[in-house]
Parts: sequence; structure tokens; C-alpha cells
Amino acid sequence: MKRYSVFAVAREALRYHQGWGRAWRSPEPQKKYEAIIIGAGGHGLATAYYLGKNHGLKNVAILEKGWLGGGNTGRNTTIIRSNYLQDASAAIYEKARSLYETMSQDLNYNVMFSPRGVMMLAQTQHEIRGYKRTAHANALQGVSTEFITPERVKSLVPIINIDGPRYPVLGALWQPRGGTARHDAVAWGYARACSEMGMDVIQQCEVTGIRRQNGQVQGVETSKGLIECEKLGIVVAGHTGVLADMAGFRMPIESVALQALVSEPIKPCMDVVVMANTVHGYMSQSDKGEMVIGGGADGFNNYTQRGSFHHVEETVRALIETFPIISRLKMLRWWGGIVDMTGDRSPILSTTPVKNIFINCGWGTGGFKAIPGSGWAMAELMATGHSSLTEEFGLNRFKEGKFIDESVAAGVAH
Ligand code: FAD
Ligand code: PYC
Repeated sequence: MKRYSVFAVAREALRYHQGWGRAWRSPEPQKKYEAIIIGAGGHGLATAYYLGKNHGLKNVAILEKGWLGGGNTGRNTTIIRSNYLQDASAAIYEKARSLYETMSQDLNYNVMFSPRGVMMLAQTQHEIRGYKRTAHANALQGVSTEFITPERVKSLVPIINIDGPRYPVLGALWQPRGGTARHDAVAWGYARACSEMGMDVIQQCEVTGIRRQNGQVQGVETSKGLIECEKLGIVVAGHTGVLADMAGFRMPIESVALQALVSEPIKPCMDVVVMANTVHGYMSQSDKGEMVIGGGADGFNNYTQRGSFHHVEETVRALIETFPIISRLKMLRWWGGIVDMTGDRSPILSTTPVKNIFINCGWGTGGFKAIPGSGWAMAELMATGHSSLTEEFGLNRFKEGKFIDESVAAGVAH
């Protein structure tokens, strides 16, 4: 295994971040790629990585209009869990969670995976029923979760107020091997591994058109010129509708802002992730000591990449109710990302009406946790035309009414 000094890793990360060095390659003139992936977020990069690693497809370019992980991948609150209800979801999210366990070793890049446990509070009778049902489903799926009592909640999170004024804590869905990871590192680790396989990771390269002939993809028009390819993967989250329009088809996706904020750093006070979906807020503590806080999605479609005032106020109010000790914390940063929402709150990993164009989107408010599983499955679909992990997530489910309802597991108000 190659070893890198701390300085080499930091220099490499900075280069990627600033768009220098290997990540700043321009497409080679006349070169035709076996596959192009649009979008250097976690899902696009993981797709490219597993195309190379699992299927030997290395003549690949990943095109990014901004910088590595600058979309939702670098804006999310890093919660990783696999406590979904439906079998198809549990399969892909648990595949992803298990790949997170060994990601740092696989990529030789420390993604700081921290399986500290994720707790989803039940604060209404409806939530108790929903989460107990999920715990039973997870037991059948081989996903390790349990429904725990309010007393157990308090023993795991001493700073929580279980007798909240509006919604007391009635129990929780607990996944002890859920947790967090460093989001930028996931993007950087995959990008470096792709680059080492000889792939071209091209930042500041916006796709502006998709060339097709006889119903088949030929290449993409970009801000750096035309680039030809045999296969194309569109992996652009909130911009899915824009790219699909370039390819001549429509997607059942809505784009909305989801926001988060972090506090000033404080001493360690909470070593699990807590989500409180009824009051609309969730919180964890970063390794630096900041409290990482997120709220619900905006109720209107937009591309603004920032949060709205009424939501941040609602979120902070909800969390002060749940964790009174944070009431005098100062907030340091506040931002938003544009998430890609489907009607059933499940992703789309699919072929499309255009031959050799594949699409991976619809991860909405919850796709960080899915990155390795999604990349693994999408690569298999692109390389072989079939993946058991993507079978039920095809576009045809919207025509056939075979929805995969994950509105409870999605975890964030929307
Ligand atoms: P992105 O990371 O958005 O990558 C898509 C890339 O495509 C972008 O970099 C973009 O610049 C690029 N692109 C777009 N158009 C073009 C073009 N024309 N040409 C070239 N490139 C283009 N998920 C969890 O599992 N846990 C969480 O705790 C969590 N918290 C969240 C909190 C917030 C505030 C937000 C916004 C999201 C959260 N999510 C969470 C969701 C998660 O971040 C996303 O589902 C996931 O990051 C999507 O990854 P992606 O690779 O599909 O998209
Ligand atoms: O999917 O677990 C999740 C999540 C938490 C916050 C945003 N998404």
C-alpha cells in the first residue's frame, strides 16, 4: 500500500480544491472516452471509481462545472445510516454503509468514518409506529437497528431534554453502526483514486449540451469544447432536470434548497447523531467540536444554494427545545444545497430513453450515506447493462406505479 505524508495529502487536497495539478487536466483533443460522468460529487466520482476498479473501464472522464465535491457532497451534514423501510432501499444503503467501514483503507485516504450511532427520535405515536415497523423490517433485511426507550435515549445522550414542552421523547430508532464521515474527504479520496487509475477529473468544465445521433449518445459540448464518449452517466443531483433537458427527456425530479449551519466549537458533549424529525432539526458534534445542525427542506422549488430565514429559525427553536444547553451558542456558518427530490423519496439509477445515457439522481436530502453503494451499483449498470441493486430504482417505476415509498426513512422534513 502506498503511504503519503500528512503534507503530501494536504497539498493534494489543496490542489484538487483549487483546481490545480492533475485534477485540472483539459480533455485531450481527438480522444474519445469509453465513458464520461457528468458531476464530480460523491456519486459521480464513486461511479467512475467502481467502473475502473470493478469493471476495468479506465478510459473515463469526470466533468465538473465547479470544483470537486462543491455541490451537495461538500454541503451535507454527513449522516450515514441504512435504516430504510423497503428491501430495495435497505440493500443499497446497507451496501453503502458497509463500504464506508473500509473506505479509508480502500482509498488509502482517511475519510474519518465514525460509526458513533444514529438515533431518530420518536416524538408522536405515529412516529413510534413508523419506527417500530422499520426496526422489524430491518431485522428481516439483516440491518442492525432497534427501537429504544426514552430512558435509553437519555443514557446515550445526557444533554437531551426528554420531557420537551411540545413533544416529549417517546423512544427512538437506534442504529449503533450508523455515524458520520468527512464529506470533502470522500470526494477527494475517490477523485485521487480515479486519477491514479488514469482517469481525467476535469474541473471548471461545464456541460452545456449533449450530442446524440440515431437515439444514441455521441458526446458532450462543454465550456472546454466537444468531448466524445461511448457511454454517458448524468450524476448532477439538483441540476438533473437541466441536463435531462439537454438530452431531450424529462425527469420526475424537483429541485429544492436544504440548509445546514454549524456553531462555534465547544467541548465534546454529544457522541451520537440525533435526528428529531417531528420538531424539524438534527444535530451531531464534529471532530472540531462544532455542533452540526440541519433543518427541513424549503417548501418551494429553487436553485439558490442557500437556506431561508423561516426554516433556520424553526430549526434552531426546535433544537433548543430538545437540547436546552445549546441556547447560548453562537453560529459560525450557514449554507444550503440544491437537492433532487422524487415523489417517493427514493433515488433513480436507470437507463434513459437515449441509448447509452444512464442517470443517477433523486437522492434528495439523504444521498451522502449512499455514495459508495450508489457508485458500485451505477458502475455495474453502466458497464454490464444490469445491476440487481438498481433493478427497482429504474425510471419505469413512475410509469408503472411501482413506487418505493421512503417518506419516513428520508428523515428530513419535506
Ligand atoms: P452533488 O454533490 O451535488 O454533485 C453533483 C455535481 O454536478 C455538482 O458538483 C455540480 O457542480 C455538478 N454539475 C451540475 N451541473 C453540471 C454541468 N452542467 N456540468 C458539469 N457538472 C455539473 N445526505 C445524507 O446521507 N446525510 C446527511 O446528513 C445529509 N445532509 C444534507 C444536508 C444538506 C444541507 C444538504 C444540501 C444535503 C444533505 N444530504 C445528506 C444529501 C446529500 O448531500 C446528497 O444527496 C448527495 O451529496 C448528492 O451527491 P451527488 O454526487 O449526487 O450530488
Ligand atoms: O438522510 O440521514 C439523512 C439526513 C440527515 C440530514 C439530512 N439528511
